[in-house]
Amino acid sequence: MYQLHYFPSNASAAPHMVLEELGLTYDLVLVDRAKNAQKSAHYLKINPNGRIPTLVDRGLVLFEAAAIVFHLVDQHPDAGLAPKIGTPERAKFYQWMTFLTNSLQEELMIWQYPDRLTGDDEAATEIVKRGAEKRAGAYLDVIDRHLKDNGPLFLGDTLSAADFYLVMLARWARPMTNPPRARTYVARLLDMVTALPSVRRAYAHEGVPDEIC
Ligand SMILES: N[C@@H](CCC(=O)N[C@@H](CS)C(=O)NCC(=O)O)C(=O)O
Repeated sequence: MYQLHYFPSNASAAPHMVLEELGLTYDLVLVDRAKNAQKSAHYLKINPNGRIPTLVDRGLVLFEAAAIVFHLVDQHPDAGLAPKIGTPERAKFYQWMTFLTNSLQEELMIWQYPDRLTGDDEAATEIVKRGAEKRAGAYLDVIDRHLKDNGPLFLGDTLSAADFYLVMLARWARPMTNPPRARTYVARLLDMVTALPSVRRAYAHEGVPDEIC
């Protein structure tokens, strides 16, 4: 039995959608950010970074949203949410997942919380925020071009965990001046994936309104 430690629309959302898509039984455990529960001594024992999510899978305790997604898809290979290991398709899956989590997600974090880098220097905060937004926008453009030529999903017609990951990040990025949906092929992917019952169920459990991203 899996236990996903989550907060609505946080980095737990992609693992949550994947758990739903795989049809697994799991418990959701709220880490109440409103009370800073992610920094409690209790939670730090399972996630020393004090960040959300964490997955507990019997004796295994796992942090980092992407690692959790990889673990889930590997445990359920027949569901096909990742191509077979050792194939060129799997390599591309790694590429896009790494790009999403390592490049786009990190830039979005800086855009959302620039003061974590700049402290109370307001002018620097503004510069960092705008810079991060520009870089995140360029990454979204790369994704849009890829989806135009190779879509409609990251792996063509085959649904993969990378598609869920983009839905999660696109929700965070909605307030951008040039939001993800402004891009034709990103919007097409978002429409397709947010229409899936698994995605609707995951966000409904989290209390997220119908308009996901
Ligand atoms: N790279 C981590 C990032 C996790 C992360 O930053 N989570 C945010 C919520 S989206 C969080 O817990 N923030 C609380 C904090 O920084 O105190 C992952 O993907 O799991």
